[in-house]
Amino acid sequence: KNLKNYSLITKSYVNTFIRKRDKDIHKGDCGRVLIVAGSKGMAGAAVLSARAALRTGAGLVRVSIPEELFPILQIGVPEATCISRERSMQDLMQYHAIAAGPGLGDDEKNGLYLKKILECRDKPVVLDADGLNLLKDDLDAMKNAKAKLILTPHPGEAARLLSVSTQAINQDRVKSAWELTAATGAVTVLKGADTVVATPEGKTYINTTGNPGMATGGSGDVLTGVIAALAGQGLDPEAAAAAGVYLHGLAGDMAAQVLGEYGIIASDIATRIALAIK
Ligand code: NPW
Ligand code: AMP
Ligand code: MG
Repeated sequence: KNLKNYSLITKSYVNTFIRKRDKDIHKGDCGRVLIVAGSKGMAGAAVLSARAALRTGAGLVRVSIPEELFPILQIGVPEATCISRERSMQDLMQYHAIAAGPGLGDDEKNGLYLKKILECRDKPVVLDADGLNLLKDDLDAMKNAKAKLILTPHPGEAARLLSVSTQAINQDRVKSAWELTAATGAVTVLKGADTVVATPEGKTYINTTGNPGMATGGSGDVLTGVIAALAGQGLDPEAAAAAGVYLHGLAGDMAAQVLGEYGIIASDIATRIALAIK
């Protein structure tokens, strides 16, 4: 396997980015994050991303979601505010970071919104799940984006982006992450056991946390919220991606310690992001 010239993501690496909060800090200082997620039948993905962003310390989290799903969001995560998808596109500049894709579905209108998000601002944008699927035939939109992009595909999504099989992606995961970064200019987080992070500057990281208990629906939606919240709090895309996968895996390890690997659900991971940071 192509594992030369990589760095392991360790506790001491992540520690350099997690500082004690200033005594007089307020929520406006802690990152305003927009999460463009959820559709009918997949509101849970938006709930999980929003909870994870809050547990990572984001000061203000807003969820862009169809209005009919507001009640689900407001009950599932009362700390977050909701905005309709149309309205959210009118004022994208105010957010320190945007995450787009969890549970978004395949409505092509969302593809147009995604392009607007990529084009209008030079701040961090995390693309995951259907956010990646909707743009899979237009990698140039990613390459030409004004936004600082972080992609978080699982091997199935990476396969769709590169038009190869899932097996081919996993045959050489470092090479696959590199190919995605080369094709898009983005920081790539190729998920799965031993998550790989590849950066446009040529660095490769491999995560050291996480366990098979994390192979459960919604686990990746949690990661999206974590990375967006770290980027919203000022970490550059490389640090947000690498620290994010470490903290997400550590939260999964903490959940496994108490619950075992079989019974973990994504909510358990989201809650424990707080403990992982602590
Ligand atoms: P195969 O079969 O091996 O070729 P999909 P999804 C592959 C939302 N969710 N190693 C594998 O492919 C998401 O946010 C909503 C190897 C697998 O069959 C999305 O928007 C939830 N292969 C949407 O659902 C909770 C791997 O990918 C295929 C792999 C669809 O997302 C659930 C599945 O990928 C979900 O998060 C690995 N480590 N990991 C909610 N409660 O609202 C994945 N694969 O078809 O993209 O489906 O990931 O479930
Ligand atoms: P998704 O498929 O988008 O829900 O993402 C799954 C998340 O769980 C990613 O962060 C993966 O890295 C993680 N994950 C899934 N399976 C494993 C595994 N066997 N070991 C470690 N992490 C895993
Ligand atoms: Mg996913």
